[in-house]
Amino acid sequence: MPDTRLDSLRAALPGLRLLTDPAELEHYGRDWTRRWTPAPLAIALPDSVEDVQAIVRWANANGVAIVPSGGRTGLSGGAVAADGELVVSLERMNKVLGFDAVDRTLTVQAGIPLQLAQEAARERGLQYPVDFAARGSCSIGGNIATNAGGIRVVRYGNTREWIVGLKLVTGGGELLELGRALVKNSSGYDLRHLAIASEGTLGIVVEATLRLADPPPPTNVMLLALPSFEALMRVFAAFRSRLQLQAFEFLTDVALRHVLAHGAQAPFDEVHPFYVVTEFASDEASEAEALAAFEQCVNDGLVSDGVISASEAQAAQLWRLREGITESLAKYVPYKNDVSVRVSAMPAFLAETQALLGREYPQFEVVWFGHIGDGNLHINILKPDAVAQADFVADCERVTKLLAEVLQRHGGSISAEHGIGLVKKPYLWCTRSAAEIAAMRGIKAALDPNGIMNPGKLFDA
Ligand code: 2HG
Ligand code: ZN
Repeated sequence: MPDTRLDSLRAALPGLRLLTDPAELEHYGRDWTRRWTPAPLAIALPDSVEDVQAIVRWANANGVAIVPSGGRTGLSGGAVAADGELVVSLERMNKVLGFDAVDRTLTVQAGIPLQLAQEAARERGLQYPVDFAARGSCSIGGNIATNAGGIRVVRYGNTREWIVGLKLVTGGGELLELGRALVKNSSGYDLRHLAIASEGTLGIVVEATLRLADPPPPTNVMLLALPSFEALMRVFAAFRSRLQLQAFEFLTDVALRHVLAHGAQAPFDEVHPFYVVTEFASDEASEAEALAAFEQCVNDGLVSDGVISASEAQAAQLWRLREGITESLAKYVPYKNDVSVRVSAMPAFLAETQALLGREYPQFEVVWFGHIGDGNLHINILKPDAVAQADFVADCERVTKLLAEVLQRHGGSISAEHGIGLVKKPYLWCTRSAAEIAAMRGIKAALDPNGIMNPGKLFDA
């Protein structure tokens, strides 16, 4: 049955690209979670802020829910459209709009892929330092929607630190210009920071002004082999006390085995239970400090082996061992956890979580990796062939509730950088108090009075 609601959208915006082909609905209706069956009403591909506003006005008038859509590389179901929503994809709004050498800012449309924004900054002699493996596919708008983190947070912080201005089309259809790239602005609520990590529930980010940094120094990448989980945070402390770290990431041997099976090259002849990938400046003083930290860790029995990159190609090879993990696991459609605690709480949290997962998942393969320098762990659970998908998810959800209780005790978060979306919605209570959730609902009601923006994500509609 053709849906006549779209006729009025076509009439209101005759030039709007609107897709309704089943293959397109499927493509734009899902993100990397692959858990929900896509079922959007249609896909709108606006190419101007005015069109986005007109779409939102139409959606309000017709009671149609909107799912804002970037690169759909999200892992929490935040960009899933499984319930007749209109997907508003920003993919055609992907241009650099301006650069200011004095302010050191780059203004972009929200649909620009992260990698293109990074390249635009580099071409202008600066850097946009937020970085992670999905850089080629994810968009700046999506990064803002989840306050994306990644592999440089230990040095540069999350997306939030780098967004000095943004334009938001609210659920009510207003265009808000937030932040205005001012260094100082003490004029009341900073609504920009509400838009960041709002997961498309308040409005659609259409433009962003990014703060740029000095280009990074030439660096070395080091891969360390560790004998035990307990050594991890001590190795981190040893390296951080001597060096300004550009990254400090970890993976287990189980994770490494998947990346190697996916075509990466084995770094050591022997197998070690844990590995760290770290990066630091390649000047003489930093290299000497890194060597001293390495020797100290070896002498203390915290590190059993190590390699250091001697070329950019080798550095890329070492990074592949860490950055290739998600792709190497994709075929299993893993159940993903993206949790964080304060770095100081990490040793106790790690011990308790390891015991919990060992006890609850004796039959499942559990893959640990993540941004250990930020207190952020990724724990992927793989489904054995013999277990049905629905039973697998149900069991993972049972264990996630136990994990949420551990997180609550340690003052942690059920989502460090992927967002809550649909996947972590049942566990928001462990990170946010009832009063906080009530305040978030009030903010949503103020900016999205008819509740049309990504309903059911973050919390129930
Ligand atoms: C990463 O750090 C991403 O590689 C993805 O946040 C994590 O696949 C995951 O669980
Ligand atoms: Zn991550």
